[in-house]
Amino acid sequence: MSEIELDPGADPGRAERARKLFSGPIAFLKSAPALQHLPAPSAPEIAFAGRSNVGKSSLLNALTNRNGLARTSVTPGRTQELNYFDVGEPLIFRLVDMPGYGFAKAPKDVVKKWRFLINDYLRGRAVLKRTLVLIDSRHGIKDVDRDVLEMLDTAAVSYRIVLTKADKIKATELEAVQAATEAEARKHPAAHPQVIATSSEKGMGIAELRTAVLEAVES
Ligand SMILES: Nc1nc2c(ncn2[C@@H]2O[C@H](COP(=O)(O)OP(=O)(O)OP(=O)(O)O)[C@@H](O)[C@H]2O)c(=O)[nH]1
Ligand SMILES: [Mg+2]
Repeated sequence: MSEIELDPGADPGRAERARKLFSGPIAFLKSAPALQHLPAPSAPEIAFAGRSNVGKSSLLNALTNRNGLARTSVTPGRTQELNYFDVGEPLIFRLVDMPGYGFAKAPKDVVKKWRFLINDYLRGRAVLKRTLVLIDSRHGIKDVDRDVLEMLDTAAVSYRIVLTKADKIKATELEAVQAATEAEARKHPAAHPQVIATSSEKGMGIAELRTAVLEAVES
């Protein structure tokens, strides 16, 4: 047996590969308003889930360093379909921007339609490698988020909690919310135990999240 212990999870080249991949070719593929419009399951998928307005589309833009690739808005309810983006040429994986959940102001039937679309996609998509569940740093995990976390646990869909809008609170508050969120994540069987704090506005945590996405794709 070797004297040197290697961490099997560590891959020193991954961060650089992730950086290159996210600065290379990335293109909008299609919008799917219902499951029958999903593309053929020919590549791994990474999905962005979270409450309306939490910053899903902004995070996708920050990761890909392309403003306006995914449409964002100050008004909740901007993203209304599953929006697919191809990463790499040839294709390596796909990013899937989703509508938000927990948007009380939208008409009831619309909220219901989005909820079914999100739940059916998350539970049934075999090529879904990991879901990023976004939580606003200012608010922490809410009951509506817990419902989604439990659904993902039950469906055994691997996910990672990502705090957004970290620029909006003080560093000490961020540390506290990150610790509390990680404590809760550790209780969920399908959750990654580490929580990444990000700011799409300031670029915080973006390089780390790119590496985490590639790690999920390659796992
Ligand atoms: N300060 C700050 N604002 C952010 C950040 N990320 C997103 N926002 C703002 O939050 C608002 C909502 O962002 P979106 O990315 O559209 O949110 P979403 O989760 O995609 O929203 P829906 O598609 O409606 O579900 C926009 O006004 C963004 O500019 C961030 O890191 N910092
Ligand atoms: Mg959006």
